[in-house]
Amino acid sequence: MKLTVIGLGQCGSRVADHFARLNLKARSERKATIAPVVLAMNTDQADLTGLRYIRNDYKHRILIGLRQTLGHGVGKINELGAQLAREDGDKLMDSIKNEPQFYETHAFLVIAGAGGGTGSGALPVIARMIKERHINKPIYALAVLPFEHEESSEDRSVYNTAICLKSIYEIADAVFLADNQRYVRKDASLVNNIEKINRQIVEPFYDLMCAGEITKGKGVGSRTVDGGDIIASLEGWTSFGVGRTELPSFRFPWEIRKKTFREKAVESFRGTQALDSTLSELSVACDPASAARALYVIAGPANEVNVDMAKSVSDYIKELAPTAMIRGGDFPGEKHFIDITLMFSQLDTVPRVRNYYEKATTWASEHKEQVAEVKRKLDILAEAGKDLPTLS
Ligand SMILES: Nc1nc2c(ncn2[C@@H]2O[C@H](COP(=O)(O)OP(=O)(O)OP(=O)(O)O)[C@@H](O)[C@H]2O)c(=O)[nH]1
Ligand SMILES: [Mg+2]
Repeated sequence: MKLTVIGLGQCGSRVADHFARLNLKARSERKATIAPVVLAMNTDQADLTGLRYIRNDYKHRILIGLRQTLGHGVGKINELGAQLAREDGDKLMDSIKNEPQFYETHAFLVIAGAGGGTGSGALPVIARMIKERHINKPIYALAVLPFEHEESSEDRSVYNTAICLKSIYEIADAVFLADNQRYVRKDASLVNNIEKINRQIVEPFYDLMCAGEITKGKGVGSRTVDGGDIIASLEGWTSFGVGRTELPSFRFPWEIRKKTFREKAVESFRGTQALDSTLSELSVACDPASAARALYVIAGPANEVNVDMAKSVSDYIKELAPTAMIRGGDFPGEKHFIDITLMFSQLDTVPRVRNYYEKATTWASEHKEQVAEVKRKLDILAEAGKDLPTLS
């Protein structure tokens, strides 16, 4: 599957930058193109300059709201982020239209940190603009949830997250949730290593997107997952992850050819072992039983990934998500590993989301004045410019 990827704000742009990296990796390792169009939009000039893989010109790194923010961001005021995206979003729409490879892409992925200002506010606005202009392509959002320490020290980030999630859920075809705190829970040093978290956030998309793009030769799995499967498997709140199990590094040739029934059992066990690790890597805590759809890709050397393994993996997923419609396939991935990518979609309950909604409702009722004040300031700004002509 090929995506048009758009990063908004600091977090969104940096995660999008990693999709640009994955695209280069896919091209060199697998001769597949998975993200031919990657764009970033921000109110912060320094952040845009710091990106590494997204093309370094004004059509790919789009600065908005320069007049209002002087290139320094919106300081967590997501109403302002939304307003600037509304005013300057056409720049992004033009860039999309002018990308020759845009027409090859199957869907959009729009990314932002839900707790910030620019990305959080721009996410639903940009998603709606895209939806109105490109009705034939699904639009997916990837919302990054704040760290616990941000939630406890900055109420505003909880409020922003709730507003952003509620708004984007109504517009996007599916919303991937990536909880920053989940990545830290497993490895506390990651708080200071956002770069590593970003790598982990994008990793589960790699095999999944490659799977349908490699259509010839050795790289083709026995049952492939293509763009159509992915689109049919994604809706609403979505949790995702990838986990792996290592294969024994050396085996005699006769060990590979002749397998005892015991070895055969171990082999399919490896699939469920990888799946266990995937489950612990899911991007947001969820109850799989509440998923209406599930999608998986098993990647590994062709002589290891077989029908038995596929069956044991899909049986396991069926146990976890008994009412879900499950789609899956395999893909000859790396030599020494079995990697299982998994997405639980159309989740009807996500405790984190509910928690944001509840906390933000309380916050808004306790800070009515603050909320009104922001609105008042925005109105003053709009009023000040109302007699100026615009160029579009
Ligand atoms: N995973 C990850 N989270 C990030 C990154 N940068 C910021 N965040 C998180 O995103 C939220 C803040 O959003 P930002 O993207 O920094 O804000 P912004 O959209 O640039 O908006 P303003 O700076 O307020 O104009 C916080 O919850 C951060 O923890 C990143 O590169 N990766
Ligand atoms: Mg910023």
